[in-house]
Amino acid sequence: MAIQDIFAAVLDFEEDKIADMVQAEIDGGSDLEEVLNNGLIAAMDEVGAKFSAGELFVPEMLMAAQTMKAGLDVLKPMLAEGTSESRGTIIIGTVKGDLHDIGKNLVAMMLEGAGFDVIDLGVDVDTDAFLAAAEKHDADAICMSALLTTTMPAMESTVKAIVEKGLPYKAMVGGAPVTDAFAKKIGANYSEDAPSAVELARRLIAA
Ligand code: B1M
Repeated sequence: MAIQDIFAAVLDFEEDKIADMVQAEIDGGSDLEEVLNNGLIAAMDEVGAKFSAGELFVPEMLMAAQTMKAGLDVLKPMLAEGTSESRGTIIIGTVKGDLHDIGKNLVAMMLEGAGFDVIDLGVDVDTDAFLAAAEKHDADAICMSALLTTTMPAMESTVKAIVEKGLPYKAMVGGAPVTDAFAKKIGANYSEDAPSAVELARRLIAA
């Protein structure tokens, strides 16, 4: 078995086999990040490319996502293994109109692993829900994920509301179509992937 087989299993929607495959790969000594990046995440990129090329469609994209999630569940305890001391509280969610949650879940797991208390609001989260949760949990930051170019403006609405109401929360944004330039334009803080979201949170919340 190799990481390439995990990549192939996601593309073949082998939801019932993937957990054992990922576990076997880790037990065999493979690096967790390699399994994640070169197996599971790379496969989702390939799924996206095939979707763009009209070679597969939404139902297949969903089956691949479910397979990826089953594999990610095996890695979750390892990703979330970390310090027990809280470094701060972060509200996380995928923005209004957007149902993609795999990357957001990954960011949440790694933030938890790094010692942050993470309140995950799920998907399709609007500005009011972000702000209400941040107030309720006395949060340090609001972390927003978007995978669609059409839902990126929802991030700006939340950042605007934070600024207009003079609220103390740091705004973190990310997701495949989001860029540093976009984040700067809307007054938010950008990170490219889950590990860099942890670095960003450390920087912002220590500041
Ligand atoms: Co959708 N989808 N999808 N989809 N989907 C994309 C995003 C797309 C790029 C595919 C394509 O065309 N090539 C395209 C968007 C085009 C665009 O807007 N530019 C697209 C489309 C068009 C759609 C629909 C509109 C399709 C339709 O219905 N016609 C529809 C929209 C539904 C909606 O949301 N309202 C749709 C639906 C779906 C499914 C439901 C079938 C499924 C999602 C299932 C789920 O998430 N539970 C799905 C999937 C699986 C994908 C692709 C194939 C994979 C996404 C993924 O999970 N990647 C995706 C193609 C692609 O991205 N290559 C695609 C793996 C994940 C680990 O990566 O989420 O990028 P990612 O997260 C990364 C970073 O971005 C970052 O960290 C993670 C890595 O460490 N990150 C953050 C994420 N959030 C962060 C927050 C941060 C920091 C970093 O805060 C600080």
